[in-house]
Amino acid sequence: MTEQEVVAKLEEAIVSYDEELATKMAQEAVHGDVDPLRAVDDGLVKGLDIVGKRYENDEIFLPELMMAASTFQSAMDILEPLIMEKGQSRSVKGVVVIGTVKGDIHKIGKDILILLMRNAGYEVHDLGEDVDLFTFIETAKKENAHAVGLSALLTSTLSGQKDVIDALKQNGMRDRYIIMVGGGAVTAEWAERIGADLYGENAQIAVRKLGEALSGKEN
Ligand code: B12
Repeated sequence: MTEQEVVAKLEEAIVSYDEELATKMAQEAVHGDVDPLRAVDDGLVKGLDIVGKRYENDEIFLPELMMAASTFQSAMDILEPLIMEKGQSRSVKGVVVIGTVKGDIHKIGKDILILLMRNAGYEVHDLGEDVDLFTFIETAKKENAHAVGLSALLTSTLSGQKDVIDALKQNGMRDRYIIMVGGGAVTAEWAERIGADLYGENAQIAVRKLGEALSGKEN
């Protein structure tokens, strides 16, 4: 199969909640000459976007959303080792503490970003989902983090990002960390408004901007 066909089938697998097709195509990607990041972005994530729109339009409901997420994970389990294998860097570039903010359990995007950051040579501490602001701050302190990543996919949980930044300011710790924000609900305007250092509309861009921000800090 061509790369194009595999990518299209991965999208189809998510949209039809077909785990068997998803794992089969992920294996095809591993054995064939398919760029695993393309398989994720142009196949799996595109499928999730379609599912998200259908949900928004009341064409499908929560169980379908959950099935799409689990189909995504089954393909990701197979693609992850391949993405890691293609990683270039072995030296630690910096320490990042990341999680999804309080009240929000979305993790797929955060986990892709974690994978790419580890792949690029960062030591990443994943706090998981539904993380309160104290956990972000305490872990950043304990791990001597260079950066703190805050993911939010719900409009109603966006304020959790602001809460962490405000608490850091109140404790005189704001300048210690590069604060990165992202997730479906975040916009560049919001990131600027709450005083984040970096907004990543997708994981690749976030990793690039993090590298730039860290080298800027050293100078
Ligand atoms: C899968 C999914 C779920 C799954 C999540 C499974 C999981 N374990 O993650 C389940 C079924 C559990 C779920 C539940 C809910 N969901 Co939901 N979900 C989605 C869906 C379809 C895909 C999300 C996703 O993973 N996208 C793919 C990833 C790769 O994209 P991403 O997260 O944006 O991440 C990229 C970038 O944003 C960036 N990024 C992400 N995080 C970070 C962090 C940093 C620091 C940086 C720099 C960058 C960055 O990099 C990533 C990779 O490129 C979206 C629709 C959509 N298209 O987004 C709805 C969506 C987010 N969900 C929605 C809703 C409403 C819900 C529920 C409230 C539904 C309900 N009635 O219960 C619950 C909320 C539960 C909760 N408390 O959190 C709405 C949110 C609307 C809003 N704006 O508030 C959406 C937009 C659907 C819709 N169109 O209505 N959901």
